[in-house]
Amino acid sequence: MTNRTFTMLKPDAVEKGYIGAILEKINAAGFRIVAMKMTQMTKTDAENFYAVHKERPFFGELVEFMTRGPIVAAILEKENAVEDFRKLIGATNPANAEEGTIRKLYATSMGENAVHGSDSDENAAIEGAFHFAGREMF
Ligand code: 3AN
Repeated sequence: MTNRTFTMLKPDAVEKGYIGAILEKINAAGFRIVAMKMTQMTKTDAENFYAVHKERPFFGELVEFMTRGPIVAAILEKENAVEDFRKLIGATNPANAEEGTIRKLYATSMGENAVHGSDSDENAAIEGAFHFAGREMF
């Protein structure tokens, strides 16, 4: 069944000029872009988006990082989208990411790890709706 996931190309990836290269990998892996925009999260946006991590020691650092510059947010569609996209991006820590994955190629650390990928269908829907109105999804 075709379904959807949500991604953000994070501030580190945008700063380093990797938008084109990462979108190329996403296209090559067979994802259809349903929605996409360049935007910058406010502190409140980031605190709400990452609310599940608010008790974690890295929460402040994560909010600071995610708000320091623009991101590219997108909704992607493909059969088995959530799982296949997590495979394409690789492990949270780029040092553990497999060769050829987006994080292996473009991420520098556990915090500055280039891309976000939803971890479940339920979160993909919540995260997509956080960034996009219905009329921005195609
Ligand atoms: P993933 O992005 O692979 O789903 P999560 O959900 O465990 O990873 O973490 C969300 C985000 O929090 C990560 N993308 C990363 O930017 C940040 N993060 C996770 N663990 C750490 C850590 N130990 N130190 C700094 N930042 C972290």
